[in-house]
Amino acid sequence: MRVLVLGGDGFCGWPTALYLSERGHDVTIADNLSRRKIDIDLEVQSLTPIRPIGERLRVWQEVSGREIGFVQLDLAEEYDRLTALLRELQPEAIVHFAEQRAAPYSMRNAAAKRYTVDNNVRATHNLLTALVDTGVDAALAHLGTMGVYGYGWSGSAPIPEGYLTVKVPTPDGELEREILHPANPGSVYHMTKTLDQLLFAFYAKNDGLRITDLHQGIVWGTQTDQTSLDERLINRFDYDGDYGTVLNRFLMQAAIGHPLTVHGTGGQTRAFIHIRDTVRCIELAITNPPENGTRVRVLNQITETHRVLELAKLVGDTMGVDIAYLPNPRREAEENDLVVRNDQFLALGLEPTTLSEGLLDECTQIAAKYKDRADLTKIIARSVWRAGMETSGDLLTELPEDES
Ligand code: NAD
Ligand code: USQ
Repeated sequence: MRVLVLGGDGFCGWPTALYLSERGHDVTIADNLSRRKIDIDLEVQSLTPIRPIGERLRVWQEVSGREIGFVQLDLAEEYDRLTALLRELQPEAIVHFAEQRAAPYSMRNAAAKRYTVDNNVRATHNLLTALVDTGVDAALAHLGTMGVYGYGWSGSAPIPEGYLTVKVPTPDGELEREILHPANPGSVYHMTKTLDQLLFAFYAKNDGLRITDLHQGIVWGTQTDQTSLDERLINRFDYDGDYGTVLNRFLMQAAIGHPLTVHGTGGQTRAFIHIRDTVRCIELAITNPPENGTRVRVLNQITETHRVLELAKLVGDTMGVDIAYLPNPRREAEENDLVVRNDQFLALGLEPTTLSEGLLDECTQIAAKYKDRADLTKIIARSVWRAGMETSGDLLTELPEDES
């Protein structure tokens, strides 16, 4: 298939672009490189030494013999260039990763809140309008989030895939309806994904666009078979308080001997997926699109759920590091249950890669290899959900002496 990967320079997008290329698809990446610019603003860098996009693409061609196209384009700002690209490329599938994706970053201050909403909502809406405008009938797969449902809103009742059956009382008796699951976002970032859902519902209904919304859990791991082929293809590894996600942060912290930064009691339960499964799910989604004129297809892109404290204990016991219980900078439930349906991906043939010592070890080794690149002052999460909330001071000021 001719596939356009929007946001293909990012943590999920880069390995997806390589995987799809390896599988024989004709891939073009469009990205405005904003994620790299945010790193510069935050004075932090990926723990792994990611190469400039031009070098990444040259090395991929050298290693695989396959070419991936690249266009530097801002989806939220450059509408005319977007329509021109769609007309020229005539993609059969589009994967939309191109949004500001960190909840803590989205809560930093008014500027970050406004940027996240402007960027994400305009990017998605521009894409939908451009598809209608150009008449390009591509299968669109968007990366949504489990966070649209909220965590544990329905207690131990399994979270369905997008739609909830409800009974509406009427004077003539009960009416059964399927509605979009109530939105219950926990950050400005997560809220943008709930707004995206409404845009998708409208454009699927009005214009017959073929849309799949993938409600993905927290992605962990860093390398895939393709990104490991050459060090210059290495994937991004975020560890800082804004962009690092919980399990990768714990693995990185364990690798450098930093106490594991559990927020609150660690009773939060979240859904997870390994990066190797992310890339497989994307191919399954774009090769099994919904028909024109049908409602948005929603798939929960997760393979397992874990409590934060359970992960900290697992990593802490295996690696011999302590757990630090820190004031939680977020406004979120201290504890929640989470049961999530993922029947559709299983039916499409996904064989889940679940948490295993081997994969945890692979990730820790990468973190250990590049630990000298870590800035210890960037580890504690300091974006607070409301002004005045308490945060921890730094827990480690220098890397422990190497024992080897
Ligand atoms: P990322 O920040 O590493 O990658 C996003 C990419 O999109 C970046 O390369 C960035 O430069 C680009 N981008 C952002 N705005 C753009 C714009 N206006 N125009 C063009 N390019 C733009 O994030 P990621 O971790 O790869 O996440 C990708 C998608 O998956 C996001 O939409 C995110 O919400 C979703 N997701 C991620 C996770 C996770 O754990 N990483 C989990 C669930 C869902
Ligand atoms: N947490 C800790 N310690 C840490 C970091 C996080 O206890 O050092 C806790 C947080 O307080 C939260 C949970 O771990 O309760 C998850 O935090 P996270 O940063 O790993 O994940 P989140 O903010 O939800 O965002 C990430 C991605 C986002 C994606 C989302 C999927 O950044 O793009 O949408 O995961 S999900 O969580 O399923 O909605």
